[in-house]
Amino acid sequence: MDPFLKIGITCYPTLGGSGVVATELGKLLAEKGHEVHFISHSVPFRLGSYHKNIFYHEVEVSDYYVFRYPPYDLSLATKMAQVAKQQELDILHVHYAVPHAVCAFLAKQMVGDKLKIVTTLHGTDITVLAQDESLKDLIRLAINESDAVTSVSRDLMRETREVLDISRDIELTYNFVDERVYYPRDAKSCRSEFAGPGEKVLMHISNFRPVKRVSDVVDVFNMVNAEVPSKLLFVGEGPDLPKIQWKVKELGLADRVHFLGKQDDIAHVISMADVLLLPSEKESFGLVALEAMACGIPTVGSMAGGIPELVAHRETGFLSPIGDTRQMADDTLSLLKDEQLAHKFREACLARAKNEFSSDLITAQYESIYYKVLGRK
Ligand code: GMT
Repeated sequence: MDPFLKIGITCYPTLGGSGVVATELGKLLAEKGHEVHFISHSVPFRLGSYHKNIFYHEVEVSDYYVFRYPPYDLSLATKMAQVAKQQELDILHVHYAVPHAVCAFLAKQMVGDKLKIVTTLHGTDITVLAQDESLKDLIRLAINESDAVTSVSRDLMRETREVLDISRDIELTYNFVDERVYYPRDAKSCRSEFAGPGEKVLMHISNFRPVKRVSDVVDVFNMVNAEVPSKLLFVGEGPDLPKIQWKVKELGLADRVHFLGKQDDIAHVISMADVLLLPSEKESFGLVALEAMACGIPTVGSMAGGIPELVAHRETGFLSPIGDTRQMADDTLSLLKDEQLAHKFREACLARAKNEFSSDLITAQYESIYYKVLGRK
């Protein structure tokens, strides 16, 4: 039997770790010989250069004049069904329950049972959306009707079961990074543009949503900088950015904090840092901490959600209760003041990223889930 599969992938193509992981997975599967069809409203932003096994199918939303709101979900479900039939897809792998798993469920009704649906839960679909009673039944349906469901952390799996009262199998598949891209880069010259020879560099990368608690990053930095002269680099954009810019100014830190905006070459940017700060309120996994880990940069952050499954406390970073900025500052200072400790953490980061979150390992896990749902164990 042909070991190569035809796999449709739907994700949020333009934002977030879920889009990054879905796209990277598609690229790796294509490299292994599978045929991968991305179905979405835009080309996934990490897709990169041409590959003969990768196809992109654009979802066009109907703007028929009776529609008050153009129905993207219906157009997506229709497109999924069309692509599945025309390309004879074996698998539709959707990232995020809402709306993607719901659309996949509809597509399957149109195509028939031979199309298998794999749903990967990434976080906010459960931790935020499923708290909404009006969406609960819909999310539960999409999850229960999927042929396989995966979760990016044990914590998210637990929360999914609790919040949605679901008992079906959910498989743990951690996120990964492509080690050909994420490795320690020589970023000395970029770093010297921000930090002088004796200064340390702290970094925060996010979409500046309230759940990221970016204000805590500023507080931690303020305490650290009072003891060890440092610079803080912010990467990303989002709703809380103006508030944070204001806070930085109010605290008189404007000349020590730089806002780099959105950046593509995250591996290079992260390599400028001594420590990554991730004090989130909610985080099903925290992909950025893995990106940092693979570049040898430890994370200091909160114990929220799946972060403790990724960051090994006292080995590859330090974790404390959400909002405990004093402890986060002390932990950061311990790394900045002790070169031997920093070196030990760096080595532990590189080893952990390679051994526990390698792309080979996780891609193989997804492949075995695909073969299992197709009855080809
Ligand atoms: O964190 C976000 O705001 C973005 C969101 C997304 O859509 O990518 O991230 C979620 O999925 C990532 C990939 O699995 C995880 O690394 C993030 O922890 C998760 N975010 C939350 O749970 C808040």
